[in-house]
Amino acid sequence: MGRMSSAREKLFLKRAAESVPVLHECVCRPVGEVVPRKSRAAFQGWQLDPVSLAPKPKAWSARIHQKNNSSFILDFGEHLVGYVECTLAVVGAVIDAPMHLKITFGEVPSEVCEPLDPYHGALSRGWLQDETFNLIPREKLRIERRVAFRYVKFEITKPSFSYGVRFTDVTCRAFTSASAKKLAPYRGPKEFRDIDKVAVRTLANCMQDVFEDGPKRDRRLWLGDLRLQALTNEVTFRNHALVRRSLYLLAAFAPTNDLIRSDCYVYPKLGQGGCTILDYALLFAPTLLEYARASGDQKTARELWPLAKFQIDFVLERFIDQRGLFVDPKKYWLFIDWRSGLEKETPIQGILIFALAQLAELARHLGLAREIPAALAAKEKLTEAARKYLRDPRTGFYVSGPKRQVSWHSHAWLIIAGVITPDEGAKLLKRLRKSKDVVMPAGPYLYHYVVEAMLLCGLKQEALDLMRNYWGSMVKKGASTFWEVYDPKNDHLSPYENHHINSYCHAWSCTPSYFIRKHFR
Ligand code: RAM
Repeated sequence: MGRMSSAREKLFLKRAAESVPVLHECVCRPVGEVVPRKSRAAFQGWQLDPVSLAPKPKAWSARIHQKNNSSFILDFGEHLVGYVECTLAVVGAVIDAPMHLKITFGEVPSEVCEPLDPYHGALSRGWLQDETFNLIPREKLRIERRVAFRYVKFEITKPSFSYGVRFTDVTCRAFTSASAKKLAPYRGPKEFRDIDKVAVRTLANCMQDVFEDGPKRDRRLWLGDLRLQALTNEVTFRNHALVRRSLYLLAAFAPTNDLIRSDCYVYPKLGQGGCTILDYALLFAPTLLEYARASGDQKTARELWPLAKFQIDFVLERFIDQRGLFVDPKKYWLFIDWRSGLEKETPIQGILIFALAQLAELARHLGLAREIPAALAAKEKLTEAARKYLRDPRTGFYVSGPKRQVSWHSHAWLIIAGVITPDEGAKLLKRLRKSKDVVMPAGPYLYHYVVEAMLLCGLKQEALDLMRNYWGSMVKKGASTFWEVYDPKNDHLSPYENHHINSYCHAWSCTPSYFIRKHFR
């Protein structure tokens, strides 16, 4: 597969390197010790209760671990991303044997309350955050790996008859490239302040050397996540350089004769990602336009314009049938959402039309007037086809695939694309809520687009209710950052067949702050 010429790759990597962010450091300590309690009401069935905070909040640091197996869990009070260090004190004259210590980090309680093995998830076991040491206790134990967590569990197996160990201090050097100084306080209603706080922290903790999808997993840049992070960044931290860097990194590794890769490896070193998601590729142009508008950086927009246009032309030239409808070439990953069984052609039709409109806008923004008519003509053709062939005249709903599936996904994207007008959209969205056999979103990524569609249709109250009921219920269940997947009816939902491997601080879930700060001041 042809990659961009190495000169081009070099140039784009150079541009990305010009925007390497400053990481802000903060040294954090636990707020106290917690103990697990099974609770049917709690998220995934686990509650972590504080151990008598007063009068001895640091009782855990006085405890001597000796002879018997022992364990304890510390709560840092908030989700952190960084490097953990423990200060150990040996009590006793001789160290006659190494100490066996296991440390497990949890973004949510279940990770430190349940055994992580046996593990049968679909992704590498290596993402789970546990470390085992056989060590001669020294003064400091530094954990090399960067971790994302709120809770940390220490398990000490039979230390020794000759000595004991105290954990006198546990610290985390936490990092983010989000600058708290730039963040304007949000002064709206209390309920939304709570949601905003969690959303802002989610974004901040995903802002590292690039916009990561999740600081626990996959710790890399994904184009679809980037768009939503960049939108939220615009109304919060305004770190335009990080968006610029992320765009250039994706561009640097784009093939010359195929769609752009949807991800980019960052650790252990920069490199082309392994996935090509067609819908993400189409979102490159909208993301570039939004960046150009927010930052005023014409140079980047001009330099990346050909790549943005290429993605859309590539799909238009190959995967549109005679009628003007997108047909799945079965060659790329169509994502849209994690919902299994979802028919994706109609949502993609919507994304393509939206992308064409944004491409025309980008051309206008860059003074490339010659480019506008072709994009608008294609947009018209695809819009007409969608209205003619995708609307079921019997029900008025828009359908996708051979089984004529009705989904929130299709409606959200066709509204955003302008295929469905705001008036028609308002009626359809209200009817969708009451209809049976409608395919529901599976996670925050698609819920974002549902909220956006509602706002475009003037359904402000419904959009508020959705944020309150969806993201708000994560807050009620104790989230200190928003989760990658969440179904209020199934706490264990995982696209990877194991809830421990889910990311619980996930990029695409940070967008309530975007909506709240933009529309509900
Ligand atoms: C997941 C990533 C990312 C998402 C893709 C589709 O594994 O976490 O957030 O964009 O897949």
